[in-house]
Amino acid sequence: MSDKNLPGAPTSQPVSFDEPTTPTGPPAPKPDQAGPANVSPTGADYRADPTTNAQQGERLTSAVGIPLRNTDHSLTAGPRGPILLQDQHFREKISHFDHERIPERVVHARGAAAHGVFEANGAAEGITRAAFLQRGVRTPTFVRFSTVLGSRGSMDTARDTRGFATKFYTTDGNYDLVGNNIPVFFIQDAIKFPDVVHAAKPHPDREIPQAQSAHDTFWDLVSLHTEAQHHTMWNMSDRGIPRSYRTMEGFGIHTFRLVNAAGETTLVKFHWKPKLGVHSTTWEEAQIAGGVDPDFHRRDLADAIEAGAHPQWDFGVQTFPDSEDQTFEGIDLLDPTKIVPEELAPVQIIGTMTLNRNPINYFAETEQVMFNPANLVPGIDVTYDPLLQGRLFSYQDTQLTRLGGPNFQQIPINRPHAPVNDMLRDGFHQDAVHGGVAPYHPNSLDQNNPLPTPPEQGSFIEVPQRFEAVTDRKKAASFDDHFSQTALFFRSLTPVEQEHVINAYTFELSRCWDETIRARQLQCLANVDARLCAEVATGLGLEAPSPTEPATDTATSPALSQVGGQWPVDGRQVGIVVDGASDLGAVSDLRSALLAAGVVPLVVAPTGGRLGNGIVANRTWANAASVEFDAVVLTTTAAPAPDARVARDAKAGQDDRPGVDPRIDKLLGEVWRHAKAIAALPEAEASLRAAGVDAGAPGVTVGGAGDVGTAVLAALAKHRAWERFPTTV
Ligand code: HDE
Repeated sequence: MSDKNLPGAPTSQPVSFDEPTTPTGPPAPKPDQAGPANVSPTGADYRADPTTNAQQGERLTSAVGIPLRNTDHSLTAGPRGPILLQDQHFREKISHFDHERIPERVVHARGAAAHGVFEANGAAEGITRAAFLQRGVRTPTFVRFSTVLGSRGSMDTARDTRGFATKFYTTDGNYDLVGNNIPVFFIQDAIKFPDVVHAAKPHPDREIPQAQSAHDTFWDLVSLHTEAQHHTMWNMSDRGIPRSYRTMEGFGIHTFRLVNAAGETTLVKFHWKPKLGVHSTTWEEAQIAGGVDPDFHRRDLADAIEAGAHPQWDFGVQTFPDSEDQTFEGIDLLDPTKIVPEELAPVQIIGTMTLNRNPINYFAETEQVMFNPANLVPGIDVTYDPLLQGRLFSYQDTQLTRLGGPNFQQIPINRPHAPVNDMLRDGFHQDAVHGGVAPYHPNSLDQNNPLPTPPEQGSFIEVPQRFEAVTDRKKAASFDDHFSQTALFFRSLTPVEQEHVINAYTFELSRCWDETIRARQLQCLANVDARLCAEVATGLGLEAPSPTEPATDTATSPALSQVGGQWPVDGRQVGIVVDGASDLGAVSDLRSALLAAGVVPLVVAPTGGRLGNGIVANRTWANAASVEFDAVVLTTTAAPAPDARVARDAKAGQDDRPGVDPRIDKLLGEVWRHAKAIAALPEAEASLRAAGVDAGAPGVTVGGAGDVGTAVLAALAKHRAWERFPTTV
């Protein structure tokens, strides 16, 4: 982590209104359009890299390369007359603009992505012949994270499932693992997908609410279609409001079939384990972030990568014998609403992925990337999970309208890094100029090219399966249990996590106006856990019903809880509150200690600019938001600014504690409630107390710069001081 990467470094640019007439390379923007020296909030200078310039030459041209003399004025009949139809540059410019948008994804519309590399450790060599899973093989990847329900401009921190889609550009072609951050799904059969999405999306009459499940149609469907209860419980848990894409697990959900060189098969479930641990926001934080920074997760991912804090995930498999009945310990492996607890089938790590490069163009890469669970490479095959089977059709199909025709694989981000020699021809947006006269097989005119590859030379093989079945529209009895794993999840959470689940159900159901829906969902909760049901019922002012399917099991799966443990602190952000009275030497020492640990210190001063010793104010007391800090250090009494012009952002009429500026009072109050680390230099202790922070509470430290730095790093490693609020946060 270097100083250069810190946001907010002030810059000065001479202002001139003269347009340059002699181009120099790389082409300069007009001076009055010049940005700061650093065009990225983290300080990276994109202009130093000419490949990132939108312009590709010195002179402006039309789309067909004709040099243009002017792009600021249309061709008119006299300076005040109408625009002439012959103005080709005008028509081309406006018409292209008119068609700049493509349809957003029908689900997972909002996303952020990054390039990376996957390195296999060889542990899977015995169970798969997939080339990219052999020891030491490094494979480029592109990962897109997403929310499911919101449209492209919605907020990142909505309570929702997150997509975790990975494209591996392997030597055998593209392999797409299109997963989520929740290991189960709402439905067991793909034919229900339009139903669940229609119910979860905004109401069709007013198109509200945006990006959330707290509404009647969602709870109507999931309470009727009770196989959705397990996934819904995960959504209501902290997993529904992740702290960062970097701190999410990923799951392939379905059971897949691996095939080794001898043709032997093993059933597996795929897992991504973040090296930074699994962490979430609190509900209040998620809501604040949705307002003050709707791009919270997108910004976090891009900033971390740009600053060199490259996020990593271990890739692992749970393995199961490919038995006749495809069950494990009584769990139907083809049912995507079930997990196999990690205590029963440990996750074995088979490689590690590092995300190390941000996309340089959102539309070209993040928007135009397409994923498809049917993109499988030799060594990986599907099972007959009825959800997966439907997905094998849907993803290819949806791109036809989203990306405008059948040639979307030719878009640069989708192109495999392996040679392509298909016999697909023509269609909208065909980029290739195919030679030869015989795109058919067999042929004699092109010497029968291209030739199929025999299986022993590495072609993809669908594993042969025997069937003896009667066609019907019904599912297996082994898919019928909808509550026991929902209860297992709830039981496995710590008290503070359970409290969050209770609060989430209570809030969401309180936003359902139809009482029959609330009552029906309470009936589902009664089948999960009596206390959960009773507490939610109390919050709603309804009677708690008795269970219709009482839960009798008492087993837990500790791997389902995300509380406990110590994690790396890379890329975490600490706010350091300063003003003119702060000991700048101590501030400097603290910054250095945090930077050395890979943590981003952000100085929060009454105004922008530089402090006396040259340290840059990264945030002001007015624009700092508690949600962007994982910890806050107070180095001053933060007395209300005496200068009325500086203090004008302080909200008039706010419950003002004596002696503490209301903006800092609010900041500390939120950080305290969100169970984050708080520290103060001795001279600021009284102000901590005045802001309602208990200086003796867990996660709170008062001391010199050195002690505070050590304590903050230790507290960050634990993510939150949940002990501060033994029952509720
Ligand atoms: Fe998707 N899903 N899905 N889904 N899904 C799409 O494909 C679909 C399901 C997932 O960043 C769409 O290209 C059906 C499970 C992710 O581009 C669409 C069913 C899981 C993404 C589609 C499912 C996912 C999508 C929309 C039920 C986790 C975003 C645009 C059978 C394992 C990928 C697109 C990206 C996107 C269909 C269920 C994950 C419409 C029919 C289960 C991460 O094709």
